[in-house]
Amino acid sequence: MKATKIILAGGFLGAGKTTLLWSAAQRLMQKGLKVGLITNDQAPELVDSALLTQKGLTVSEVNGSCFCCNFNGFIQAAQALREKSQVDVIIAEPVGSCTDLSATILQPLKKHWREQLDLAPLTVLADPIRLASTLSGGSAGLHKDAAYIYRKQLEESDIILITKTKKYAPDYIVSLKERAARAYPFATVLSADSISGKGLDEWMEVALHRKDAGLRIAAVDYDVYAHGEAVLGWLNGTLTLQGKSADWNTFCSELLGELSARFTQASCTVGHVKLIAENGNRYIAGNLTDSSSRPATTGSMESCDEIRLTINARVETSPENLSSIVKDTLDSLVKDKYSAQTLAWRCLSPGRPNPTYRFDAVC
Ligand SMILES: Nc1nc2c(ncn2[C@@H]2O[C@H](COP(=O)(O)OP(=O)(O)O)[C@@H](O)[C@H]2O)c(=O)[nH]1
Ligand SMILES: [Mg+2]
Repeated sequence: MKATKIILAGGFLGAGKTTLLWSAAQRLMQKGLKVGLITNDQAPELVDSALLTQKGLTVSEVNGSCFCCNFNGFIQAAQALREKSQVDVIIAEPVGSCTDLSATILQPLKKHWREQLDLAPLTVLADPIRLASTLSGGSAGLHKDAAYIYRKQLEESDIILITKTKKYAPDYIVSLKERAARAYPFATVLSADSISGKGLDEWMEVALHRKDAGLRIAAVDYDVYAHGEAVLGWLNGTLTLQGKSADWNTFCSELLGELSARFTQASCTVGHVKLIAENGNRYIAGNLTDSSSRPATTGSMESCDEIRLTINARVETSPENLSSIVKDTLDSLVKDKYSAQTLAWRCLSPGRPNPTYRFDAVC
């Protein structure tokens, strides 16, 4: 059996990884290739997995720990996609607050799994606004230690892929690419918009055909890294909601709008808040990527009596405060209009990263 291509598409929370996974998978499938995706989170009940599964893709999930701290879980997921699902290409999305992937994932893969997995260069996705702030010496609207993680992601990249380009003037993206190329001269700097598809073929060409991967290891201070992760409260919750012939499109938009207002009021920086409301194969997905951007939803649903709602929130505050803000917001919308049952509700602050492997030199 020949080696299976594996692409790691990292980057900070909300950078556009899941959207890229979906668009790239679609394009590869149109070329007749079988694609498998691996999602990752610190806890189960993932919006990303539900969304990609709704879109009909083969998804394997590593949860409870990031890829680096559960390398064996990552390998098992990749092996299952390769051997059971017989995919041609695997695209994996690491947790957005994770860095040091070259040392902890790419080098071990190169050393021990070369025969099975044909590793693509490490792609790090970058949201234009957060990248512009970082390039100007700013903190991308984040706590300084979370901003440190963002910089380390860029420093270890083989490819920097600037995302969401259609939202900005072409000249702005050109100058951002030039600035990024000056700041990170070792990386190939590309840009794409996963929704319109512009620039995706160019990225896929490089990701699929370039033979080098994990060309450098960044110097990472694990105390700062651990604190950068710990400033984020993490909440994964799933509920069922009932309401006779309810308009869930409006409910989801109001929920995101209200969450955005409450996080702003409480001065809590949003890493990423996402939700998916599902009824059979119909769904509404919603995103809030920072406190200043407008909440966005995709998909839609005709009025119906019940949904399964999954919420994943990563916000700069304690898990307890995050939980109470989200619970209060839900309660204020549910009131006596709907009934709600909580199926799962996990709040945490990520623990200190403790990678299964860490190479200190490039293989
Ligand atoms: N216009 C536009 N929006 C995007 C693009 N990529 C991601 N987004 C939006 O950015 C938000 C976060 O995207 P997501 O893929 O979930 O980010 P992740 O946290 O890195 O996986 C969602 O609202 C997406 O619709 C893009 O290329 N163009
Ligand atoms: Mg994602």
